[in-house]
Amino acid sequence: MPTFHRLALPALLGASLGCSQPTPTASDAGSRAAQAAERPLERRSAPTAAAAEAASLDGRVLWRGPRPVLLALATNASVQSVCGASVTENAFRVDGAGGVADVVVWVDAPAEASPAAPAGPTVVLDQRGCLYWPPVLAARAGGSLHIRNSDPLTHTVHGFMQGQTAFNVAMPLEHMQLQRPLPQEPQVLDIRCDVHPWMHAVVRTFAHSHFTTTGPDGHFRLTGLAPGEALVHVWHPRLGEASQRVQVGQAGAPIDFSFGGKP
Ligand SMILES: [Cu+2]
Repeated sequence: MPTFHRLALPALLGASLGCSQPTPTASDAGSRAAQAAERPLERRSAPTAAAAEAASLDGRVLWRGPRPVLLALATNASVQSVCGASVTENAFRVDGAGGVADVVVWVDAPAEASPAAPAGPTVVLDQRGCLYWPPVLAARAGGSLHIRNSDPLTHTVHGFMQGQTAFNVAMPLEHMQLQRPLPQEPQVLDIRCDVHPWMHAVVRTFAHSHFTTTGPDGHFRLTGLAPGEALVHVWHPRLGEASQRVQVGQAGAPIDFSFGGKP
C-alpha cells in the first residue's frame, strides 16, 4: 500500500487564522462563477506503457481550527445603494464540514514548451456585490485573465506583480467584460480595486497546466495524470502551503490536507 507523507503541514496556521483575525465561514455569498477548470497532472516516474492511461487524483483541503468568523467590511458611500454599508468578506471560505474553498492545488511539473496550448483554462474574475469572485484563482502564466463586472458600479481591476502594476483597467459598466494578459513568469498577482480598497483577490500562475482550485466543499480533482509518484501542493493566502508525495494511479486513496491543528 502506498504511504502518503505529509511534508509541510504548516504550523503557522493557528496563529495566522484562529485568534486575532476573524475569518469567514461557509456561509459565503454565493457560488463562484469561475472555478479554475480541472487540469491534467503529471507524474515523475519514468515513462511506461501504463503512462498513456490517464489517472486522476481526488482530495480535500480541510480546516480543523476554530470556526472562522466572517468580517463585515465597511464600504463607502459611493456603493451603498448597491452593496450596502458593508460586505461580508470572502477571503477564507470554510463549509460546515471544514472544507476550504479557493485553495490552489498543483503538481510539480516541468515547464511546458507547448505553444499550441499556452493559455490553460479560462479563468474568470467577477466583480459582484462589491467583491471579487473567486477571491483566489489559478491560471497559466502567459495566459489571459477574463474579467467581468456584474455590478452596476465602476470598479477597477489593478493587478500588482511584486508591487509593480501589471495592468490596471476601469470597468464602469454592468456586464462589461474584457481580458488582460497574465505575466509570462509564474507568480502570485494581487488584484485590487482602486476605488474600493476592501476588494482583493489573488491569481497564482503556473508554467504548466497541472493545477486547479478547490470547490466550495474543499474538494479538488486533478485529471489526466499519468501513473507514478507526484508531489502535490496546496496553497491558500490565509493558510500557507503544504505538500504531499503521492502515488498517482493507485485505486481509491483520495488525499486530504488538514490545516489548523490536529485534534
Ligand atoms: Cu471596486
